[in-house]
Amino acid sequence: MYSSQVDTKIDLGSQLPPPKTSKLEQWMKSNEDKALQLEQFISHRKIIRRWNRLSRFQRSLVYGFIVITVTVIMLLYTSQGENAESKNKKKMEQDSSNNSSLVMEAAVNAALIKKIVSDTEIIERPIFTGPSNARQFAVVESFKHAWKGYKEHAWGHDNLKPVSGMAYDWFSLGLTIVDGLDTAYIMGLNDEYEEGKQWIKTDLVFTKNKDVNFFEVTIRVLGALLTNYHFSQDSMFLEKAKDLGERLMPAFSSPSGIPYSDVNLGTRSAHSPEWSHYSTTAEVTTVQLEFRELSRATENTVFEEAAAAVSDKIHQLPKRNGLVPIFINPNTGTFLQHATITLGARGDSYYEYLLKQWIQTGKTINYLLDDYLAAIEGVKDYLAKRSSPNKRLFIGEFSTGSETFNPKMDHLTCFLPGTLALGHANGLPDWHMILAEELIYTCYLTYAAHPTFLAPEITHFNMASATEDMYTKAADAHSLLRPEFVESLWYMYQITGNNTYQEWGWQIYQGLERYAKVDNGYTSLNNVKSEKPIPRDMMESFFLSETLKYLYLLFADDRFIVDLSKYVVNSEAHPLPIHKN
Ligand code: DMJ
Repeated sequence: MYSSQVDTKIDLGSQLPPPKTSKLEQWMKSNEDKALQLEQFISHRKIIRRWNRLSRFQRSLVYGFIVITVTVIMLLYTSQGENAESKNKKKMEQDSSNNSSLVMEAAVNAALIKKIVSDTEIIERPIFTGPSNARQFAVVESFKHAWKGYKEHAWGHDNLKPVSGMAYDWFSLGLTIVDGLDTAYIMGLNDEYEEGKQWIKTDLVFTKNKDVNFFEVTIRVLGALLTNYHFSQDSMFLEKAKDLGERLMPAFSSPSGIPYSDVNLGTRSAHSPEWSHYSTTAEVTTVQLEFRELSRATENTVFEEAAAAVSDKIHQLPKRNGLVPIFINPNTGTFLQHATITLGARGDSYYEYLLKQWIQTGKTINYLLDDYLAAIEGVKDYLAKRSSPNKRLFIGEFSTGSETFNPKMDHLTCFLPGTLALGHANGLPDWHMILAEELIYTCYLTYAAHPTFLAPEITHFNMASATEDMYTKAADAHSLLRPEFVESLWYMYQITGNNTYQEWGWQIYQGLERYAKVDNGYTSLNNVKSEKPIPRDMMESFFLSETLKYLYLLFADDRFIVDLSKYVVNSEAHPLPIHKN
């Protein structure tokens, strides 16, 4: 299969490393340091010469003055220290009793941070101490701006339309509050966190007679509730998660056990969408982290069993070099054979969750790793190609109907470098990391190619003689301010420590501030190719949940504040604990 493509297989030997700090910058820095040292040395010599010219009496006067001053300072310091200590103590007692400071809460509860989740496993709660540098402070301000606009104009609705100042509902589940809450927690934004938590406690209900998308609600709402439960240990979050999980379970009631795409949470019934008998492959395979965590937290195995059976069933199905078509029939449990194969829309997180489930379960489920390795091999051999003239590596799509390769890449595909790097950090082959480094550079170019420094939804590549490697069609030039590229930057930064990824992230952040920021929040844009893009008037919940969270984590001085050896981060950027099995 794919025989016509074999001659263009990628050569991973010629990868393009990300640029480093220039020699000129290094030279300037070292010369500045030398000049400073010289100045300090000269002024020390002058003081010593003056001291030697003083008489014995003058020197005794100076000694006496120093002794008296030091004694007075010490006395003052001791009494102030006592005052400050007693003030701090009072503040801590106050804070812990009204639960008003996240950072303080973490300190007071230091003894309680370990929760025994089973006889054999101890899971630690993380402690977040807020922003540590100017870039992180800037991202926190962006989050506050987005939250404020949403609060004023769309509180309790799914999304804010920040230009018109209107609300938009998709599932009527207060998506922006629920999805964005753990970002507020991680940033140490106490007021925003408390008001969001209060809304969830009193207003988030799952009883409405309304169809919702099973996958979206699982990754955004169930995932967020479980993360907030894990962070805060507030049982309210777990109760909500359990209620929601039970109402989502009918999705698995198809003849094959492959979930239906739509669920009515109020009537507890599920079905395929009106327009198709099929479910999306990425959707049915991107709920397992959340359902497993729900089982572990509630000690009720039904959720994990239903979701794991889906992975198991898909493992049994025939694939094309480890790659899967993007539609699957929940009645027959088989793939739609002529569907596209892609790591973009509808295919992406199938690959992501193979690796992440393997990590979540302490690397104990071998078939998940086998399927992941086979899939990445398939990506390398059949979907990874080079463009012309500069041989940029990209991941294209394969149309199984016409058996043709399509040189186009969704922005969604830019999750892949992060996932590859995560796999490499967990012992997978070196060439996975080489692929990650090359691909993230291409993703960077999809931003850098435009005056807005923002990437389009889809990028097309030239493979035969051309002047430009990539181009954007008018219909694909919009931006929803998606997270996948900054997500990968964070993985690459945490895993390699290479500051270039932070610099790239800062360039993207500035593009967002310049072109997407409006009075009431941040808006998606119609055309990243234009210096004056028209706003599409929508602030997606993943902008708060993912884009801003990943930027904040990317700019941290301590790159392990969400430590990838302890957490597996779901497809909507909600961190969940890694288990032993
Ligand atoms: C998010 O809702 C999730 O990351 C999902 O898996 C795919 N894409 C959007 C953001 O782009």
